[in-house]
Amino acid sequence: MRPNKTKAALKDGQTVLGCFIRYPSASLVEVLTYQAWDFIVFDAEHGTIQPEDCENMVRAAELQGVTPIVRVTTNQAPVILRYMDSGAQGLHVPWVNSASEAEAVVQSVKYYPRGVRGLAGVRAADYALRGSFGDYVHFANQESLVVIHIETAEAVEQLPEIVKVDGLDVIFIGPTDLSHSYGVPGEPQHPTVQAAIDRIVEVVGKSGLALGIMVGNAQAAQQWRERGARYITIGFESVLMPAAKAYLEKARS
Ligand code: 3PY
Ligand code: MG
Repeated sequence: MRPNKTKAALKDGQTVLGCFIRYPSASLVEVLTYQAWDFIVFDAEHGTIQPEDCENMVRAAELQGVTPIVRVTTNQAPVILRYMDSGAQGLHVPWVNSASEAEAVVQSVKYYPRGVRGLAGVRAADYALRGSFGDYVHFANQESLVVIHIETAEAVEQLPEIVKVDGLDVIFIGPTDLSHSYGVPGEPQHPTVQAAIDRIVEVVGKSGLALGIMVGNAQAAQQWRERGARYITIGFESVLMPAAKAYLEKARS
């Protein structure tokens, strides 16, 4: 496992920019790393990425020193373990609705003394071929980035307790699932959802944790920077489609 440049930048008060991809392609990751992304999130929740794909995608991200992060399907220790064992330097966990669920995330990601992550000579541990296991455990606990999604009404209510859990790094807003949870599916701009998002911004702002968000374009990224978000992501499609559209319009004109 390598030093986590994205975590270091966040600790230093900087803003980091990442791209979400849902396709199981190490080649796509490799191509993306030729732009200056701080990190790439491999989306195994809303994509078809399996642990073996994730491992190859992590290798590709490491080639240019971009931080590899994975969004897992669910908050379960055996699932989190298989993705983290690939060498991913951080993870997103969706649907974290209470302090006890946030505590379970940290327990799954961290080794002794903070957590109970299963220990073995996997890729994350350089196959136990370099240094001591003890050093690896300490390093992995220090470097792993923990991002939890707040994306239900219940989670918003529980957020003041959730942010107190030791070991969290980023609280990530999930506007789409929030719209669903508040009964206006697909309408993240609805005033009820926006009020919930305002509340998340307020609670996270006082907590010392970084605020994370998914945006649709650069203008929204700038607006979110002004609102205090420091961990900003965009979907691969949101980057690709405007560029393809602009090219086709101009080439045909
Ligand atoms: C959501 O909007 O629900 C998300 O999970 C964003 O990544
Ligand atoms: Mg979501």
